[in-house]
Amino acid sequence: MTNDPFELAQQAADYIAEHTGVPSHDIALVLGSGWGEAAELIGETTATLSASDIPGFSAPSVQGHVGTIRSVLTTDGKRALVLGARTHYYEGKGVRAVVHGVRTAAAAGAKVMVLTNGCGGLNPEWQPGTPVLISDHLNLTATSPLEGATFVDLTDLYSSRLRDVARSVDPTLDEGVYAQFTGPHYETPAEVRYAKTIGADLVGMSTALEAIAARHAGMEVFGISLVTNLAAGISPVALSHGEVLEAGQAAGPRISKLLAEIINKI
Ligand code: 8IG
Repeated sequence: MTNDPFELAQQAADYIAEHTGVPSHDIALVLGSGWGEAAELIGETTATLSASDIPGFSAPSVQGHVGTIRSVLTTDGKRALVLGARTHYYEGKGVRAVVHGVRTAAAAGAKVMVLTNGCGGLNPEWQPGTPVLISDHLNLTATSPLEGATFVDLTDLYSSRLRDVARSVDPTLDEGVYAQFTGPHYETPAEVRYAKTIGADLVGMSTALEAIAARHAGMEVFGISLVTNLAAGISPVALSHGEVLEAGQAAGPRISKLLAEIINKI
């Protein structure tokens, strides 16, 4: 196997082209916690691949994450590559593994990268089940997917054009700054106060590293979070993964429809 992450992504893209029969995709999506149902509403799934068969991918380890990669023909005729499998940094497989899906999507032709996640909210008005646009991020992982002297501009990383498209679908959508922690533990209340002080509105364990890799690959990035829980200390009750899954399930139909409408307008 190649040691070059971009060559590996090209191999994965070649595998996807061959096994989906779709030579090039237009757009790609990563479906995070709570967003799994969205694929069905985006359009017609024309091929489903098991991530573990594709070069560089491995089976997911988190409940609520699906290990399939789908090719979807959207209702407006776009080819969407839907990555149901996300590798999280906390899995310990390294940053290259975390961004392999994004790099594969770029190599498969995708010009737009849609990153979704479930996260904790710092704004008490965002009850569990609220979708929030990502306007910017704080990368608190102390690492980068880029290696060597790769200086990439991250101004307007989360495309203001695409956020406008989203608001044209739902004008009530709020936006916020997403802070990526490494996890897998949730934050302490002190860490949540710290995050708030430095400008975070959302806390999670994904997305920022992927967004950096997507921008580096020349893609336009759209990020949307589902607040599945109030961040630790904002809510008086303790956090549980069960609560997270429940909020995702309850919000599923609404946010899936929202995402499908956005995809068709991009
Ligand atoms: I879902 O409260 C989900 N993911 N870091 N904090 C962090 N990640 C999360 C949270 C949260 N909820």
